[in-house]
Amino acid sequence: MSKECKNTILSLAEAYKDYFKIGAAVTVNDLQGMHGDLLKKHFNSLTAENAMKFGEIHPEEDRYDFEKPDKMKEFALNNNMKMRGHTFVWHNQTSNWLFVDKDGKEASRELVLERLKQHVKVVCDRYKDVVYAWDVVNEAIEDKNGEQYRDTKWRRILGEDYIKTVFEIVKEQDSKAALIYNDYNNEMPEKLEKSYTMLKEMLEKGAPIDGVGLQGHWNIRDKNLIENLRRSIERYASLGLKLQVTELDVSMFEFEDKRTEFKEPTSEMLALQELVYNDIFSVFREYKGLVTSVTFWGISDKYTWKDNFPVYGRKDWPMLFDVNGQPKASFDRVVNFK
Ligand code: HAH
Repeated sequence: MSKECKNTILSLAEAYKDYFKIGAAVTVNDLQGMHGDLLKKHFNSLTAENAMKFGEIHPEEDRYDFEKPDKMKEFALNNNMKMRGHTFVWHNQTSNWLFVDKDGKEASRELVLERLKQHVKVVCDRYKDVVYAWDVVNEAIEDKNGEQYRDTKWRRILGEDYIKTVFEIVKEQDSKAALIYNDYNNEMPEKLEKSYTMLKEMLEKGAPIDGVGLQGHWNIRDKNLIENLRRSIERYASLGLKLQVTELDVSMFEFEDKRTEFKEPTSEMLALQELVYNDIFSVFREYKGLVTSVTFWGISDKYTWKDNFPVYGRKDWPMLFDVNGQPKASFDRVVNFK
């Protein structure tokens, strides 16, 4: 039976209540108006798109900015939602003061660790009642051939085993939430192997890692996506890890496709997108129990980071709801399953 009755649109979160959480990345403006209504109806998990990144929530050593995350937490609590915490250790959008000592020199390992511990304690104390998963480390694996790890200030200063150390620091402050290693393209064969090796090594050394975040910045033309997705879920699961899809969007453009002439999505694009959404959600459902949440990196096509990445100012249409907040054919595919 179709789950869409008369003109009543089904709720995504409701349709998936026996499978996994359905999340969206938000800005504070999304908590009102059209996006606010969509959030209340279709989602039961929120991620701050930017507001909880180190550089935003802790811009200066003696100053935190809790205004936006507090509003998100209040919205989540009022609407029976949980949150994902994004993110503690990343090479982008991180405050530079963290890596500099009082003499203007590069901070020592001890100083950076002390600052990180303090930061994690403050953020966990404030948000752990609503946060069910933290992206503890984001994007630590190198894309280029040959290299295993991305060369970052974190790694240079904290040393080789920093990923384990960071997970231990977060575990000490929040023993309940799922602690996640998050990355992009980590379902693609090469990066999958590098990530698998890293995670295996860290787990063997005792790092408290609960799961892998597949960011899920995908597109409508990747012929290998479904096969890669299945393989990666099984490979990570073989380490005893859970999976969360943390930043899902299905772009109309492959990464290399820099065309800018489209004012709206073509019917071919929309048809391909429908198929991709159909197929990925059927894989997610197949791995129910292993996949514990699926978060979109946005709410509707009205605004998404893809409008500025990888081509600044080029409109994209990667979401399940169109620019007016109306459900697309892709939405029907995701919500109507047997
Ligand atoms: C993600 N990176 C980040 O995790 C998220 O915090 C940000 O808001 C958007 C996307 C994706 C990414 C990138 O930053 C650089 C190259 C490829 C993909």
